Amino acid sequence: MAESEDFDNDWGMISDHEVKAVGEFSESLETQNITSAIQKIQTYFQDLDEVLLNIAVTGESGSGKSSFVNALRGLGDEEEQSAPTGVVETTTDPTPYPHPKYPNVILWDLPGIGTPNFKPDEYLDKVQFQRYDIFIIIASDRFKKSSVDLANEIQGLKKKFYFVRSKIDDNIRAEERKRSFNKGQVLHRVKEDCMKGLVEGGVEHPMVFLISSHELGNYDFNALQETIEKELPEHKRDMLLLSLPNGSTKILQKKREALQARVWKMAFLSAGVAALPIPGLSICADVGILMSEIKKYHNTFGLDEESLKTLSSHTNVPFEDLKSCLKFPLYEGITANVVAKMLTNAAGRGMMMVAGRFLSMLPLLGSVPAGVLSFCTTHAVLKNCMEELADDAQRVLKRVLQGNEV
Ligand SMILES: Nc1nc2c(ncn2[C@@H]2O[C@H](COP(=O)(O)OP(=O)(O)OP(=O)(O)O)[C@@H](O)[C@H]2O)c(=O)[nH]1
Ligand SMILES: [Mg+2]
Repeated sequence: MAESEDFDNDWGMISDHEVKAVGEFSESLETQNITSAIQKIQTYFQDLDEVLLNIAVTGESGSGKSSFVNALRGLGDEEEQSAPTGVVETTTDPTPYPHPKYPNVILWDLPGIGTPNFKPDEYLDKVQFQRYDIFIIIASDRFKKSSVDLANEIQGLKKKFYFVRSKIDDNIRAEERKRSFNKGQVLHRVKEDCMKGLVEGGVEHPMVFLISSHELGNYDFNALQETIEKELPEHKRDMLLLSLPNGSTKILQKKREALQARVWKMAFLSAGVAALPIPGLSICADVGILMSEIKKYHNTFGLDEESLKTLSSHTNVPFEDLKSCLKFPLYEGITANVVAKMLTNAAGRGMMMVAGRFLSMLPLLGSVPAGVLSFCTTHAVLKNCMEELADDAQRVLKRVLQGNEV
């Protein structure tokens, strides 16, 4: 988008996902009033800013723990902020690696397990197990007894754990040379072999996710994300999803949906505040608030300059090529003037009709004209920016998947 005037015609369309989110919310509104509904949304945003999501990554030495931590943070292994990786043992203390854009998502690179006298209880005490929301146990071969013992101990402490079999890209490459190569069969065989190791060790219904930290968008990464998602509270689930690298179309689509829900929460807040001013809160289509919100979408989709440069350095796709995928300005181009123009543009476009569908679901709010206007403009501007950024992210992903020879 070169100018704010270039909004698409369908910028105000409401997705089914949003209708569902509002529907669920309006049910709770029936038993509450607007003020408590606003407070509920505010608490959600506060939790996103304040609550920590601590993910422990553990497993045998050399299994790929540090590489997995880097991949989840959208980094290669050689960036300045990356966890050190290598073929010799490198990690001896739990080391926190906050996500570069979502610093309250913290990946912990734990020391390796599996030494001959491994004692899971002592290990978990030493790494301060209480700190973590979930544990990811990695193996680059079969899961051995130490992994099972650790999982049992974690379970006893009422914490969640997930088994990840790493370096699956290596297995595929090795098998590809054979004439009888069948990718599905190789994956199945590796998974079965891991399951066998776990069952023999005493895990009842093991689930194993096959992952390559060098190709996070492939194999079982989506399944792992979806499994973890089911077991986290709403705000931690959203934090995790929004912080993930854009490795696949599916993740991008889920981010888009999560942000659609966020857009209308922001619009509802702005409307509620316009309708019933609440001391200490002024969000009514405020340019500053919109700018910082748009920046969050840039961060979520990895479309700020820094993220694109990092992506370029570990994919070897030139930065200029990635930049040429963008139609929406880099965050640096989103000035107060540009946002103000977007707002004027939205207000002048008869957005009432579009928002009417929302407001009919939230009749309490619809009865206050100032709230309606604030809702419409905030919703229209944020939704449009978010959708355009999501489309840009999709183009960047496509370009990265094409690789370096275009
Ligand atoms: N092909 C491939 N190599 C990987 C993958 N994950 C890790 N590696 C390589 O495996 C080696 C060990 O990886 P690390 O991430 O350092 O392993 P670690 O578990 O942190 O090792 P310690 O800290 O020593 O316990 C490195 O050379 C990585 O590049 C993967 O998914 N695919
Ligand atoms: Mg390591």
